[in-house]
Amino acid sequence: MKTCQILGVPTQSGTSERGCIMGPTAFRIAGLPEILQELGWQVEDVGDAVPAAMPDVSHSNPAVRNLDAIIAWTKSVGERAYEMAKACDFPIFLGGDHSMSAGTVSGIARHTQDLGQPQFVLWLDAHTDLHTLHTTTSGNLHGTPVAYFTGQSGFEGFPPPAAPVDPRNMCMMGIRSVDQAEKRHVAEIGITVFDMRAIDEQGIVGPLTSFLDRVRAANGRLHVSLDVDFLDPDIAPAVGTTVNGGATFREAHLIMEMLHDSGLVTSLDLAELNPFLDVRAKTALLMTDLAASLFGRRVLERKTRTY
Ligand code: EXY
Ligand code: MN
Ligand code: MN
Ligand code: MN
Repeated sequence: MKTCQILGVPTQSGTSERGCIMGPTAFRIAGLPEILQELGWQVEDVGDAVPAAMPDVSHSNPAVRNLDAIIAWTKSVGERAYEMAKACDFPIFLGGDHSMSAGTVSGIARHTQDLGQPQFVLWLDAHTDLHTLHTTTSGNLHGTPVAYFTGQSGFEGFPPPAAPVDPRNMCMMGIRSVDQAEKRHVAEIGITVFDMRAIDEQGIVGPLTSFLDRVRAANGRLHVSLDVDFLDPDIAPAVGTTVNGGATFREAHLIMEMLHDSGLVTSLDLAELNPFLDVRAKTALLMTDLAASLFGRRVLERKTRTY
């Protein structure tokens, strides 16, 4: 039986909106562990991460907020993610704001490097989260994890990632809010971006298939990071950074179903759920349903297509 470990990562220091600390609890109440068990996985909930000791740090950019806490979380979550990747087939991380992914992806990529395989990342988000400590103007460090785990400079005080992810092995989908500094950076470092315009024009199947083909051809391991704000705010209001024009219910499910059929996904973040902003738990339940689709839930039994 395939094994999965679930870790809560209740970060909220990366955002100015409070409530993400309740995210892991909402996923548990929505029944995510039990649903994965019903889908045939051996599931172990390993509880919630706690931050390492906070360092005494400051930064030349006065906008930067909660740097000490984010460094402390990145250290501890990076270690937990590395240990989970060694211990089970599929680690799942329940956020927590998206600063969690500085730790989750760097820990996962360290294990993938041990295996001698390349790490790929699918980033499903309205935002590129590609600021550094120097370029952020909001100072909210949930806007920075991609720059951190791809090994960009500008992260003084952080542990250097043991195995930086090659930006050319990253694909972003759903993007529709990018700051000027991020625009320059994303083009320079070679991330593949399918923004909402591209999805409107090309749909999901072509772009995602081309990325999955690359992962397979490279014998890569694929981490998926799903930010609630990837989804349209009408169906997923429980996030502090809503942006109109997001992915629909069916687009999101199709992505998850294709990811399942590919057999390539080896770890998952569910990020930015803020239950304090939810409406009768509909966002928590939708995110849980999307995870279930990624783990193989389908409406009808039918022959699996290989993407
Ligand atoms: N780019 C904006 C900023 O830096 O403040 C918004 C970042 C939002 C990050 C969210 C979670 O994806
Ligand atoms: Mn994000
Ligand atoms: Mn976002
Ligand atoms: Mn910004």
